[in-house]
Amino acid sequence: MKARNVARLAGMLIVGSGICASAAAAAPVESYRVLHAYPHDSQAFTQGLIYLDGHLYESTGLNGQSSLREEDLETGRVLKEIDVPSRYFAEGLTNWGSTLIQLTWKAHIGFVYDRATFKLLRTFHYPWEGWGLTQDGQHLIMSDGSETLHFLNPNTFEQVRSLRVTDNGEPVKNLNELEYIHGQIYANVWMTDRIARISPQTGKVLSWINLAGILPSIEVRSDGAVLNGIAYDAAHNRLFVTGKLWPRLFQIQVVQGSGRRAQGSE
Ligand SMILES: [Ca+2]
Repeated sequence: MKARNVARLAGMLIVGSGICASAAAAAPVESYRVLHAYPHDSQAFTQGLIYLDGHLYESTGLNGQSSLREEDLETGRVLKEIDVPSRYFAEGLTNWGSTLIQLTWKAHIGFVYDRATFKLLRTFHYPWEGWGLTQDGQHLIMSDGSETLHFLNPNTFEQVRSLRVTDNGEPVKNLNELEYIHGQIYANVWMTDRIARISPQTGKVLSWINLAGILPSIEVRSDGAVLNGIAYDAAHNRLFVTGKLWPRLFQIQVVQGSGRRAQGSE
């Protein structure tokens, strides 16, 4: 009995120390305010979204429906589009120099296009699944569906380093669409209403943006029609979000200090 009690006590201490060590690191939850709602093609299975110099670019997924597009923000109208061959399921999208770079899901191949003409310039390979893509001015940053982000040399596409993303000491898996904004990596977490704001240095989640309810449930077409799409207009400090098959794209403002209400709404 005595030995068992000691063991039980030791277990409690271990559990207790774990709680003490990690409790202070739990990231706060922020809420949002919708500033504008724009039309978005409800047939677009959004996998990548960027806003650059007044242009909105989108990568859409699904085999046979994958594309690279430029769209008019105000109307949602597709201004320019190329189809991705049906054997590929297109994924994340970012810009580098005068190019646009698009990932594919399981084919381990990426495409580099001329941004002005959408002409395919080259391809490259990577060993992981391709999910989200962004860049920090030095490296491409890609997600692969796990808790790991890969930093790639934008010219050779070789991995420079990797980053494990955690919150409260726990891995944050299913990192999907990405956007690098003011020194933080914003990442959709697949099949949730949440965006993680991640430190590129430590991998820790600095805060969560809870977007629950941003698209009225009556407009959610299927279980797969989830939040996925973050773009930032650096020139005008505008943050855009949308989702797969969502009929709307929103400009939002992150509202701090609303975590308790936002958490409770899940
Ligand atoms: Ca993005």
